[in-house]
Amino acid sequence: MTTPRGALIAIEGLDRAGKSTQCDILLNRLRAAGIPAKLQKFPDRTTPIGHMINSYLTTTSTNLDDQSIHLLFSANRWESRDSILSTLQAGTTLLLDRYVYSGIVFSAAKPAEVIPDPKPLSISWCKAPDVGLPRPDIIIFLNIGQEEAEKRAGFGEERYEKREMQEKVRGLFERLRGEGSGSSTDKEDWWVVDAGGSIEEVAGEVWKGVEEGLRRVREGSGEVRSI
Ligand code: ADP
Ligand code: FDM
Ligand code: MG
Repeated sequence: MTTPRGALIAIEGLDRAGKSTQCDILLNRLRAAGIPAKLQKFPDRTTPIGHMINSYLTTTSTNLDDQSIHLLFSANRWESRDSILSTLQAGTTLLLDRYVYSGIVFSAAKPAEVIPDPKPLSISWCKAPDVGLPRPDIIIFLNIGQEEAEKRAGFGEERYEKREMQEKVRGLFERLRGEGSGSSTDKEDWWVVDAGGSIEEVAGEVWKGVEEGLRRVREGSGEVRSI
């Protein structure tokens, strides 16, 4: 008998929604339940492309136009494609701390800085480079109000950690969840969790999303779908 494949579970949300906290809890909980699991964070800052992304996010001296950095974030996912698929095929469930969806909304939320083309990047342009990547079985979206997020540890120094940007990101995530475009953003992929409760309360709700993701894999064809 072949090993059933693992589930691909993306955790998304605004900065400080609790994604990394919940990913750590989930990883332990899955393993404690006897489900082999791994965690991968995007951007993956450990690769050569990841070094460029890190330098862009953490220094003002690295200047890249909005299109180039968008494509680097996407390339940083493409370079993990084979390992994502082989992890799943080996029967290991893979948690992603951010994925394609952060990629789309953060780029589309950027204020247009490039002259002489001052238009923001469109959602459809931002989606295109990720088409063909492995599609999550479920996207768990940690939903938190700006006010609650601001009560948590403050912004760091990174490029996108600005209130105005976060507000645009919030609106674009909502749009993405509602679109059900027939490709990467089908509505049924999204599992929205109120992330404003205690860490334990949120973990309980997140776990329900994971159970749903695992169920979808059990009842599915075994194929990993593509975005
Ligand atoms: P993200 O990865 O989404 O940016 P983190 O998991 O790093 O968020 O959490 C941001 C901060 O908020 C951390 O200091 C973390 O300890 C705290 N935190 C996370 N979840 C909660 C929660 N449910 N209630 C209160 N504080 C939280
Ligand atoms: N981010 C993250 C993007 O702009 N595009 C992407 O494709 C991804 C995965 O990078 F501001 C942004 C979101 C955030 C920053 O993320 C770094 P972490 O989770 O803080 O490392
Ligand atoms: Mg985090």
